[in-house]
Amino acid sequence: MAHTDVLDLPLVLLSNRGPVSFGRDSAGRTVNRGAGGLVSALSGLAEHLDDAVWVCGAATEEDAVVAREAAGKALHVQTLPVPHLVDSAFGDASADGGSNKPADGPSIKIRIVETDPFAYADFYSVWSNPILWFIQHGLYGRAYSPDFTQAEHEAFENGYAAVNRAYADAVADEVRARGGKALVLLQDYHFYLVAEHVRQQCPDVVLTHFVHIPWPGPDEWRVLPADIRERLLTGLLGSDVVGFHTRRYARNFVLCASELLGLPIDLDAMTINVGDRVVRARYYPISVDPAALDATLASEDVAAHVSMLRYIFLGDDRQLMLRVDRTDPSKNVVRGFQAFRTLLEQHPELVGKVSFLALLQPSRTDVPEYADYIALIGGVVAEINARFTKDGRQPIDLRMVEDFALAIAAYSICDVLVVNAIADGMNLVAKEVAVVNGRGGVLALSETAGAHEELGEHAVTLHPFDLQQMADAFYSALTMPLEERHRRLAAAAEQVRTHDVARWLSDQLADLRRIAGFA
Ligand code: ADQ
Repeated sequence: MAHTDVLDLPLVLLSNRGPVSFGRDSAGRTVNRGAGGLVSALSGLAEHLDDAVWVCGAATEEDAVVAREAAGKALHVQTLPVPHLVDSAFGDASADGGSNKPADGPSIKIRIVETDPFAYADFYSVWSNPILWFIQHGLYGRAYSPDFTQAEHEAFENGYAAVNRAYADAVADEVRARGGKALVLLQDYHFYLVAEHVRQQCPDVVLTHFVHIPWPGPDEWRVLPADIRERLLTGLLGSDVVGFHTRRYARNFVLCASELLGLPIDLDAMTINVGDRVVRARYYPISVDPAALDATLASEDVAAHVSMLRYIFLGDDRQLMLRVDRTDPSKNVVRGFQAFRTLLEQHPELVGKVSFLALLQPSRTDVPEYADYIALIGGVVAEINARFTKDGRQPIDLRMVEDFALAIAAYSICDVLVVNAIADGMNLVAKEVAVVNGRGGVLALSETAGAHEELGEHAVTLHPFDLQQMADAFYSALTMPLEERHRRLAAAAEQVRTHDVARWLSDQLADLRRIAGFA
């Protein structure tokens, strides 16, 4: 078939977590669809196309069983009627990379890659998290950097590199099954070596690798052993486009190619010359799906949470500060509470009037740095609550939960949303609040979160290490005139609604269309 558009090409997606994961209950195998804008946007694209396959890892034990049953082949999974509900799954008898979708409803074809558990542990819990995540979020300094012993070098070879090769082989296999030409969309920091492997095997692919986390400048990357950082960069340069959330990250990437690999670059055009190929660094700010958020906000579940939260936290001129995060050291939860402590010390009239609700989703608890961080959070909260509880009201309500309906309810009625990340690729929490808040909620937003590039002018800016500045910023947010609060919130909401996740995707496709010569 003659291709007249990039979307005529077959699509091969790759991410560590796939669009669905399998489980088991008394009735047998269950399928849970992943939440979030990224999964919805890419699932929407995959469902829309005739021939798409999503390569991903095994997130659950049942995923691994499914992967073994499929024996390296792809299978169809029905994805509707309602996201997050349990559907049925069945193997694709032909499993030939063709498009024989089941008749009864939309489906996604997935291919789960199962790797050796020891290799996966080195890939995920040694190299992806914490090493790459920590470097890219500026969590290592010169004095507190990882030691790269033989063990870390071996974990890179036998873990990160080996797992990347296995995923790349699966992607290349799917591309070859489609005639060797496909649109390939790779996601995130787990897979920096994949693009190069895929390009070697399938030189005709049109390939974007999207990096969801910050990309720091060359000096920060010098923490990594020279051979490893060169391999990671070279791996990514197998792409046609390397995508980031912000212009700053894209620029940093181009500078890395120049300073760490010595490649010719054009910083104005944001291009890198790799032999006879040109690699482009581009930025596409990820966003949320406003219609899905509006629908969740209108649900009975959320309404019940709103009544409960209002009863606990509001009324009598009381105000609610909120944070919603994974318990990740990059989110800077401890310093956020320390700044709140400074606020209460310096403005005692706020004690008993302002509550700080923190909905924290325990994250990566098998990584020691993350487990330690949860203990630190608990310690600072206990100290502040012991000191400032008044009339039976604790200033901080810390809930270790993952509950999206509760989060949406809290977003809708908070007075101040705190995002004080040390670094954050984008931060979708800020965008979710902008869409659903109905109370003139003020965004208190770290200058180092990607979202600050778009929303900073409507927010109160936080400096993630300056506790006094953060306390002052919290105070100015809490005392801001209501009219100004509503004006800023409306401007932030307008920005997010006109730059939603569908646009994140369509802007990438438009660039690929040009690059592949279809426009
Ligand atoms: P994350 O680091 O996970 O994502 P973020 O963008 O804020 O950060 O997304 C978190 C999502 O999880 C939001 O949808 C939020 O509502 C939800 N969530 C967090 N805590 C929750 C809780 N306790 N209960 C319920 N829901 C909770 C990475 C990058 C980001 C980038 C995204 C997308 O680190 O910078 O924005 O990918 O590219």
